[in-house]
Amino acid sequence: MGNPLYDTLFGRHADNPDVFLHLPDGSTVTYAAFLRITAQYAGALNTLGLAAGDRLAVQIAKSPHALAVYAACVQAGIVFLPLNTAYTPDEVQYFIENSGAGVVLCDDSKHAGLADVTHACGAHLSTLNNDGSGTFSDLAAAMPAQFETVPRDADDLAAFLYTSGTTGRSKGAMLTQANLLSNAQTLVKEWRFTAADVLLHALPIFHTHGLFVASNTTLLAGGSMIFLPAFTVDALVAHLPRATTLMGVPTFYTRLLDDPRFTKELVDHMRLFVSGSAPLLAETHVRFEARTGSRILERYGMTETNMNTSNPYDGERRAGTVGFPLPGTEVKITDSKGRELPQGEIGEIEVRGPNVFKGYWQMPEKTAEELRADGFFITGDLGQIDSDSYLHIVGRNKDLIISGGYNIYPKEIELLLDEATGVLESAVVGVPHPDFGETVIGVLVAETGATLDTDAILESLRASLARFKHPQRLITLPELPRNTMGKVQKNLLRDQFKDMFSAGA
Ligand code: MLC
Ligand code: AMP
Repeated sequence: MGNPLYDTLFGRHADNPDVFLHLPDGSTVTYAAFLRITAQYAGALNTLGLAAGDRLAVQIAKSPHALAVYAACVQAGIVFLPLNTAYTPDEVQYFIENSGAGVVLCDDSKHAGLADVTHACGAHLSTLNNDGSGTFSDLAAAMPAQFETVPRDADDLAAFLYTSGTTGRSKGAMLTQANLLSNAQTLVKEWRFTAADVLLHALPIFHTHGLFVASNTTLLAGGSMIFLPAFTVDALVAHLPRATTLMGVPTFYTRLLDDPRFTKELVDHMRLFVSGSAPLLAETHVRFEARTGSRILERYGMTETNMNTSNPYDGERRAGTVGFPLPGTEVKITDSKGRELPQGEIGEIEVRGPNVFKGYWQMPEKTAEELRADGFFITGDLGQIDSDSYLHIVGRNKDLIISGGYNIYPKEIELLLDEATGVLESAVVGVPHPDFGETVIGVLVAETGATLDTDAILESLRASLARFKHPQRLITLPELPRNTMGKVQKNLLRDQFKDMFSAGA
């Protein structure tokens, strides 16, 4: 029966002597070497007791070794569950409990923090560092460099990526082999990836963008990646001359444009710049073209669906739009009752296709709320299709902040702020930010007679909440604006504080 995802992305490269990864120190990893490590990791995961369908949670720094863990999971049929390295042990505990992960891999630096958490969940904790050392690598070193690939069906699960909800806790989006493979196949064609491509990879590999969009596309095309541990302008300026393509969130592009070393000469040879995960301001699109002569290709996706739409490779890449549905993916705009709206009207974006996930892990009610019986997924994004069929994202029907490409759900922060000493209630909103696109602020109302110590309140978030979710400012108001139904009018707060981070504010 084979293992479609493994066979197509990885297995066929087992004897490929070509370079897969270029590392910042000048060294390289060939496809064949990468797949030998993959096989050893797959063997080690089996030895730790994981079998097909079991979950592996990983919270490790980006490195070739971290990417090989993903490949090993695919080869062994294990469900890969990557976690943001910024999450605190409190946050990680929920993911282990909810997914039932039997094994957790972390860096040495996180071992002390996660030991109690994994013990409490009955999971095994092992370490893998970005230099390839750790207890997991010791185990893997004793494994053969070949592993018998575990047969999988296209509909079997390949990965869980957790995504938060407007109420309640995070939901594990179940992604199948077919979801990932079909999207990679579509993107290779649409974006013309070939074995000659060198992708400059500066995104994290715990989210859809860096893990699936960038890596799967390169693997399928047989190209290579300049694999950077993280984004910095200096590193991009140094490595752009050897690359052919770049994928980034809008913050990558605004930071590059703010640096005088980012010139037309530096990128004249580049064939493609892709942006996504957050809205790219039309102004950035225009500035980019004026500086480089190239137009950024903006596309639209999400954890549950991989990529849905893209501006065209040939043809006009239109600023402020996310282009057309990808081949095989349908997009429609609907009203609150799910009825399709005529072209030009604003409504909820719904998508259907082989890219759309299977549902939320052990949450049938949440799945039923967002995934219709006919296969359309209700994205929570608001959009409009223009007369030339380009999709515009005009807002969100979900209470979500996207900061530098990371999703932040206000409810999670409000619950913690409401518990802080002296706080009667709170509202968390996103406001425009020149670097991150949007950033988080918290508006607090004090209990009668209480004086709020906002520094102490911010400090109290440290243990429970990843740093990137912390409000950049806390503001105290006598009361929150409410409508006649008693609902907090967050739009008024967003409007009141919209200039808080603008230049000169
Ligand atoms: C870092 N920090 C952030 C932040 N990133 N704060 C808010 N929002 C962010 N995105 C904070 C850190 O906590 C730290 O705080 C300080 O900023 C500096 O940290 P850093 O690690 O040096 O940050 P930096 O390298 O500058 O990171 C910025 C960034 C990074 C934009 C390069 O956030 C990034 O790589 N974002 C990409 C996210 C991504 O891949 N999204 C794809 C999701 S998939 P302090 O106070 O401690 O100094 C998806 C689907 C789709 O959405 O369509 O693709
Ligand atoms: P995530 O849940 O992290 O996968 O984030 C998905 C969300 O990011 C989508 O629902 C959109 O709100 C947003 N998003 C992704 N790409 C774009 C884009 N090009 N423009 C605007 N928003 C985007």
